[in-house]
Amino acid sequence: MNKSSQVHPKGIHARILLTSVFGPYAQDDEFGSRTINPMELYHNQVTRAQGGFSLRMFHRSWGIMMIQHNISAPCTLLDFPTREDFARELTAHQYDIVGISSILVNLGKVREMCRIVRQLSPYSTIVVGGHVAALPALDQLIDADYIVRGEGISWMRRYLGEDPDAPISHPQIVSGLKTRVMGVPLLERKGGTAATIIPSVGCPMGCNFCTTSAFFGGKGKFVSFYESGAELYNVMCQAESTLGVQTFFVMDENFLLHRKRALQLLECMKAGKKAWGMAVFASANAVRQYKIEELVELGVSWIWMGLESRQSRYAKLKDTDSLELTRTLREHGIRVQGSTIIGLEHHTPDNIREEIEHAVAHNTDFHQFMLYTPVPGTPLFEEMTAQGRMLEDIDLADIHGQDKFNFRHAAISRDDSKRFLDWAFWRDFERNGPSLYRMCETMLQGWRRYKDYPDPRVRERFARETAKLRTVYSAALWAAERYFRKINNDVSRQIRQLRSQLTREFGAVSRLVSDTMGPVLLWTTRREERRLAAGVTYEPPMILERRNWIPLAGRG
Ligand code: B12
Ligand code: SF4
Repeated sequence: MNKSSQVHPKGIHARILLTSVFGPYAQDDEFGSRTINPMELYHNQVTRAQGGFSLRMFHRSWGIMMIQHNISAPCTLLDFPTREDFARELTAHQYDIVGISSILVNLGKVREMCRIVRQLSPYSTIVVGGHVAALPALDQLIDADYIVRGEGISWMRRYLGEDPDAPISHPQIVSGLKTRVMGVPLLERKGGTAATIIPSVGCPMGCNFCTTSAFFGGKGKFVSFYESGAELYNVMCQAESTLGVQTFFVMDENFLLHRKRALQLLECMKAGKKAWGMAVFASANAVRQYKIEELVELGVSWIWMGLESRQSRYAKLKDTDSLELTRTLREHGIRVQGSTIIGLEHHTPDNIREEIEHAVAHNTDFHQFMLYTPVPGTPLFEEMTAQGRMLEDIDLADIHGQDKFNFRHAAISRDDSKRFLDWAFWRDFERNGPSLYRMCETMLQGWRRYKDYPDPRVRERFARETAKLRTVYSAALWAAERYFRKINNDVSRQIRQLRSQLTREFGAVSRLVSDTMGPVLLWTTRREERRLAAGVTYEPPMILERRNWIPLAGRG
């Protein structure tokens, strides 16, 4: 039942459990886990075809972290529990409210978690939020008390009788965990990983397929947590001192679109002498609002950018030569992660290869490919539904953009959609080589261009970013060159050229490290490939965090 929102009788004294959906994720099961849909950003949708070179990493559930951090009630957060962990927590403590966060693909898990709550903790109020809430008639599919559409911090504050518009306090978030590449787990040391900063949710561009934009209001709308650059600067300073970071993963769908805020931030960074680096998401039209030096001085070192087909009509790409833009960004040391949709309306079996070749020709550092996927809540879904083109019998668990179409395409069959998608990943890898190599190439270009730049902050950032290029990345390139020698000589040759440039730039140290560590990395990469071939998958660790917590007498 979806009751109209009211204040919980216990207000801020209500005890809350916030949880993500349960794992394990990278396996096929009755609750909607799929081997093809692991809880990994890169391996799921970016570097999936790169074998042992694929970047493996997990990200926390930031939405519920933000909610937990902005309420006064005693609150436990469970990230990546198993069903058993979830059940244990429900019985070990008495919870007045259980909040479940999910996206559409995990609907089956939400249903099961609601069932478990009713069974083990019948007096708890169940609140479900996140993108799953975009599903019409969700209240008929799961047994929840509240379904929250859109921004959740203000909703939860209101439900607890707190001020929904109070300033947002940002949690300290280490952006990635359990990183692994070439079969080697990376050391998790303080400051070694970027901090995630979430300035806003939603995007005003309103592309028809975009679920994030639609969920937070659609075209022209978004929800800003920090309006000014100065506020954002303070949040980043806190993360710098608490987590010891210099690099930030800025989780905002279109960070650079908000030019005034970004330039205010730049002023603060200059005044505070901050040599920070920043990974951002931005549309091409937003990137073009800046001079390249502005981006570099702002510390932008990585941009995730949509590179839809030349024939697509998305406003974000209007008047942009995306090939030229990508090349320029990389020449200035900015790593580019392209994102391309397979199966747009104008795609046909005859033109799709050419379209994929065009995407691959961008030679981005990373490239995400996703199927054109109408999902509930978006204008595209409404259009397709009105045209009677949605396929009714597809399990939501399979609608994650990496399997097959969930609608009738005018020219491409479902089975072919998967074939073309897989070919795109394969072709990008075949032509451009492993992302690790491409990243090194971009970093070297940046270093050469900016090592003597007048602004000391910029020099410091490039020196910091390049430190690994002299050592461990050189060794990784040694291994990659050998690895590809017999299977893709063209890529091997490109890597060799880069290696000789590195040796010229960094001299004996780089050569020494490559010669000693390179063979080890070649061995670990091959071992990793054997493990993957044998079916090994990776799962995120379960994390439990309590806040404002006072144990109850008896039950804790
Ligand atoms: C980080 C991320 C991931 C991480 C997941 C980490 C995790 N622990 O779950 C990774 C990389 C693994 C991932 C994977 C996938 N993701 Co993802 N991901 C994101 C991303 C980039 C950021 C999410 C985020 O933290 N946003 C910031 C926070 C503050 O916003 P939020 O999560 O929406 O939370 C707010 C509200 O939704 C609400 N809320 C959230 N939870 C709750 C709970 C309660 C109780 C309440 C009241 C409110 C509430 O309040 C929050 C604050 O306002 C979003 C895009 C985006 N910009 O949001 C896509 C996104 C969520 N992912 C999406 C998809 C499709 C996937 C994949 C299926 C894609 C794929 N093939 O790889 C897989 C699924 C993997 C799986 N097995 O479940 C879609 C969801 C679409 C949909 N309609 O369901 C999104 C929106 C991207 C997109 N535009 O298509 N993803
Ligand atoms: S520009 Fe990107 S984030 Fe914004 S609406 Fe379009 S696809 Fe979504």
